[in-house]
Amino acid sequence: MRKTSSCSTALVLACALWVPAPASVAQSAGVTPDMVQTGSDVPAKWEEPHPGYDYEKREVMIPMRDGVKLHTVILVPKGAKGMPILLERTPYNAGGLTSDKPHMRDAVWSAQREWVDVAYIIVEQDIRGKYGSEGEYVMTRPPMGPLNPTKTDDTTDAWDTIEWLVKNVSESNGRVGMIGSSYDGWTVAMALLGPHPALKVAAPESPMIDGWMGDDWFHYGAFRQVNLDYFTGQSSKRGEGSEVPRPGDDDYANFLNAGTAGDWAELNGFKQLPWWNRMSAHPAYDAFWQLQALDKLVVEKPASVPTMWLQGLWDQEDMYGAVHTWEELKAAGHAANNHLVMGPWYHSQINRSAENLGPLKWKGDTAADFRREVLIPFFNTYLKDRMPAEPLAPVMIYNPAENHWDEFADWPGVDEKHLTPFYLRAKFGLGTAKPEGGEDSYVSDPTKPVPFLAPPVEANGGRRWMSWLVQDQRAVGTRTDVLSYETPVLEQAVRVEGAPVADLFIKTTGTDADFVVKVIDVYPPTFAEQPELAGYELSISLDIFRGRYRKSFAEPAAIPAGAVEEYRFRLPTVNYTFKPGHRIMVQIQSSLFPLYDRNPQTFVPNIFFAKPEDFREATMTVEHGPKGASAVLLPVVPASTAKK
Ligand code: PG9
Repeated sequence: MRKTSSCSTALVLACALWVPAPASVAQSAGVTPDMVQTGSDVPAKWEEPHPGYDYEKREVMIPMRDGVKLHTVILVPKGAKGMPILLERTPYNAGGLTSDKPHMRDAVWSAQREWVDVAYIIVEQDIRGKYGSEGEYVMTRPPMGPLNPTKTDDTTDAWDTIEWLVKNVSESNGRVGMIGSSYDGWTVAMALLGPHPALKVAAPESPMIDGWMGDDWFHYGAFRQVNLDYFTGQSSKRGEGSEVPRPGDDDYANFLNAGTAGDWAELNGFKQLPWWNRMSAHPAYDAFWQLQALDKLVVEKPASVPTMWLQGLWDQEDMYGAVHTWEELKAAGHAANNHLVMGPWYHSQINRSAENLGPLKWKGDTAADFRREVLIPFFNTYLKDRMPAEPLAPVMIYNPAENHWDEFADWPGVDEKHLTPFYLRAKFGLGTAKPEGGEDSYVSDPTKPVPFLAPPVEANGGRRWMSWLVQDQRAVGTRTDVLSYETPVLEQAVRVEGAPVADLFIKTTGTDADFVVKVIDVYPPTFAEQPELAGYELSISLDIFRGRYRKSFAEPAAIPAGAVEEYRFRLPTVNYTFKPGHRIMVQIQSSLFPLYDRNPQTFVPNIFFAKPEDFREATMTVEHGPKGASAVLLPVVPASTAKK
């Protein structure tokens, strides 16, 4: 404390000269060095002690062969010894997929909790150029080769990562399993093109395999324009970009008013996005798409890694990849180490709970039960030497009508010899007897496309997106531009196993056209078990085909106006039973909007850049013969071929 000054006469002079010292000097007497901070109070590196945590979290930058470092989060249970590693490589923020909770099962994202329960080291990695990783991002970067002149790809990045992990995570047993859905499933498939020897097992879940044929970007050449938000979300920033701003709340109106997908992209600055420029310059299945089609590439370089190819039966994003890849591998003689699984799931639902899909209710949680009883034991077999009680079936597909899993020794894909034509008949009948002739017409008007969801359509379908494939098709059945053909009420069950094929003979007044075909289970008019399903029209297999590709996917050709042309294409895989009392229906229409861009119905070189005057009404005439008997060929089997 400062004292008050008091001066005697003798000391007057001195006192007169006395000036109180500044505070700092006055204090310095008691100051010791430990009281003074010369640097920053923030340490160069803070090691959080995490008392009570049951795991250790390590964030590392793993160097790749070209020096680029990838941000990797490693969660190691405390006391772990000789544990296998579960690796997921993602463009969706490895850091965000883990949190800082004291218990490891709370710190991982929901799909990984069960893996923590069975003692796995969990590794999440940002792929090159995304979030915390260095390097440049390329959308589903093609493998090294003509489309990728660099010395790295997601095969080498997976290899380098696994090499580092087995050398540097001392708690591991040196074995790694890779898993991931959709884009992350694509990273698994890429790793299989040249797997590290420590990669012992893999599960690509709903993997994006062929973006043109039937996964995210196109289906048989029809462009999935609701994905345009994905372009900005994924490639406008290293982190997460934002969605395209909407002028209104209804995407049916937003996309219709914008014009083409190209107009929408132009308006929203997409020219700045190299991926958009590259993709929109290749609307046909040319070398750009062919050389990155992973179902073909995995066959060129088959891996011996035991692999489970998984997807949903109603996968609204990647309906094509897993099943086609498995079929290609099987055809090339690699069935022994490759398994196929199709659950009654929407996209990536394998990683969530799956007690139902829309109004369809399943027996138990088909995803959680599957993970616990099949997927984890499959990984444990190769990563922990734990032999399963029973060997895993080559193919497991849920039968949604009978509500159980079926196990198959083999699976046909498209088996032309065993397809039963269900012909489109007079008076909108459907049956196996060949019709004598006849035709039906509808007018497809590009200014009034058939909605894929009842408008108003929320951005990306909103909450209806995941279950849109199972919505009631009565919503559009009364439109004059949707033709519905149905069988009489079935007296006996009709069982189908495999891929249906649409075989349409149609003439149009235009020079280009899209055709959508749906195979529908029509429920009886009353349904006591679940009254909301009375009369329900459930699509079990649905796809769209862009008519210009009817002769060649690589080289589009105008449709000769007024000539009957054949449109033959494979529909998504089914394992289904049409029950007695139900009917089978086939619906045909020429748009599915705004999910798919509109076909102008006039042949133009590139539909992305069609002009308003190219969009014209066209009359589509569906033939029943004699110039061609339109049909949907169903893979009917007399009795289930599933293992009993
Ligand atoms: N279906 C998404 C996707 C994968 C690959 C490319 C583009 C989109 C996904 O869910 O990751």
